[in-house]
Amino acid sequence: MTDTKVYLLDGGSLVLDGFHVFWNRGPGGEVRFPVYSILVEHAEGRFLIDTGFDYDHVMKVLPFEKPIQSKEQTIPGALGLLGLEPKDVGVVINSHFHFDHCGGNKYFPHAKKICHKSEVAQACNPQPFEHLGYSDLSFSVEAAEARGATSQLLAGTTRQNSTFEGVEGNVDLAKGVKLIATPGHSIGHYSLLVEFQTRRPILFTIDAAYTQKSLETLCQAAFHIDPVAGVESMRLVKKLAEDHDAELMFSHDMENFLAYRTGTQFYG
Ligand code: 5PN
Ligand code: ZN
Ligand code: ZN
Repeated sequence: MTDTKVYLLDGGSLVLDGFHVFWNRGPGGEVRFPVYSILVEHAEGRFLIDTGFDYDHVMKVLPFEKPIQSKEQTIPGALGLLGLEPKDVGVVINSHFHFDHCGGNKYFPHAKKICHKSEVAQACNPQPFEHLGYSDLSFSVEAAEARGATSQLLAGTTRQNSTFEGVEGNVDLAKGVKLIATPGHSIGHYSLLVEFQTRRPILFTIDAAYTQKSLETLCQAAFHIDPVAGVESMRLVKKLAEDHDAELMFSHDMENFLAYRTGTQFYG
């Protein structure tokens, strides 16, 4: 029985204004924040949660977010640091389909894909204020066709190999690896709870709380479909962390991220 291990794949960084990171609270000014994906090595399989941003997409559509991404911070590059290739990943799960979480999906045509059952439809037909968030449609032929963005699709992406299994509610991906439904930031947003054999669980908030301060102040990002649900999801994340004595890890918190293990260092 192999022990569960979690690797964080450093995906580079982006910039937002402080009033977008901390909605209606700020302070304003440029905030550079990390983007990363989560690789779970488990006896039942190898699971990748999220795939970061695509540098060319951000430069084309959101250059004001000033992307920084080295070759080793691309998905193939970050997996390469571990001696892995995209084909070695059997299951890809997207917490949601904002561009900074699905930009590398195109490298996984072979993988089984899982997301909340409402997220693909939302990417196909977003609210007007969600268009920029759901702007990288390379993860899905269905979404790219629905949005007139088929030029984003990588050769080899087909309707078949970019189809998702839609799930809802809390979902056990494997023993001790659980998706926690945390809607609000997006319609079908998921956080992730991972239990280990020999250490405390880790609760990845993903975008339910960009930073530690976000959760402490119940201040969500300015991007959301339902801000009241977003506050409820933050309260749930806090309670689950307490109940499970879990270490909290935040999606876009540079100060905390600098102390996280990345590359060949792992949790487990
Ligand atoms: C990093 C970032 N930038 C813009 C948006 C957006 O419009 O919805 C989500 C989002 C982001 O996560
Ligand atoms: Zn998001
Ligand atoms: Zn994000």
